[in-house]
Amino acid sequence: MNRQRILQNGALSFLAAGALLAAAVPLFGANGATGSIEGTVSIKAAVPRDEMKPASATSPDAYGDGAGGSSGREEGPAMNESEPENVVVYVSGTVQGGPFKPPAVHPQLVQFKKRLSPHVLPILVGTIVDFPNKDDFNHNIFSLSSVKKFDLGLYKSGQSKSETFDKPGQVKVYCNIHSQMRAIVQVLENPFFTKPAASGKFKIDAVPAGDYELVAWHEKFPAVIKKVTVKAGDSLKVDFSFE
Ligand SMILES: [Cu+2]
Repeated sequence: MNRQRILQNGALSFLAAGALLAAAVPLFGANGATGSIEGTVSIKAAVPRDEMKPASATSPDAYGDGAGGSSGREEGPAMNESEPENVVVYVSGTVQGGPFKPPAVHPQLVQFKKRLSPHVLPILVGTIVDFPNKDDFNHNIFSLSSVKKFDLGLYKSGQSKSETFDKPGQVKVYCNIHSQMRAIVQVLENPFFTKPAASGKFKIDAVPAGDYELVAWHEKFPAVIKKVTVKAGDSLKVDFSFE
């Protein structure tokens, strides 16, 4: 009975008429047809840790003078950069429907316990990132990356400064005082990106139908790239593994 009534609905009877998934396309509008991409990222290889060691008086790095490095070693949890949350899964290149608007609410790179978090921040090109200092002491955040060179200067607890990331690419962010403070801003050309959950699971919604290169990026590995076809109304399953 119920089924009978549902079939009287125009859209559903259209589907029932034997049309395949393609029938769903007109429901989204010819230019607004989207699908989703989901899967799991696993990190099977050991992640080299050398780059993340805090600098000390005996082993200063290129971005800090080592001051505060030894005390930094005693504070805060050790960074585990092998976690899937430090991976970015993104659709590479141009996607129809753009240009896409950066979010009105600014993502943050927070200075807290002599850490910058999140360690990896993917954003859409044009996005403004806020850099609040939530420690009780000063920090001086900067980057020497060619994609975005900047220096926020020294500022104290409770203050925040902002920076606009207007070119796509990778921006490594540091603190001039605490060389163990490091983050990477991934500036991406379209908003179809995500970071996996701790379980490795990820999902990217509302991707316009089309052929793409889907990239899984982790700072310590070569990027893993897969050719994918997103179909309207469909959920594509793609798994990545860093080995
Ligand atoms: Cu600092």
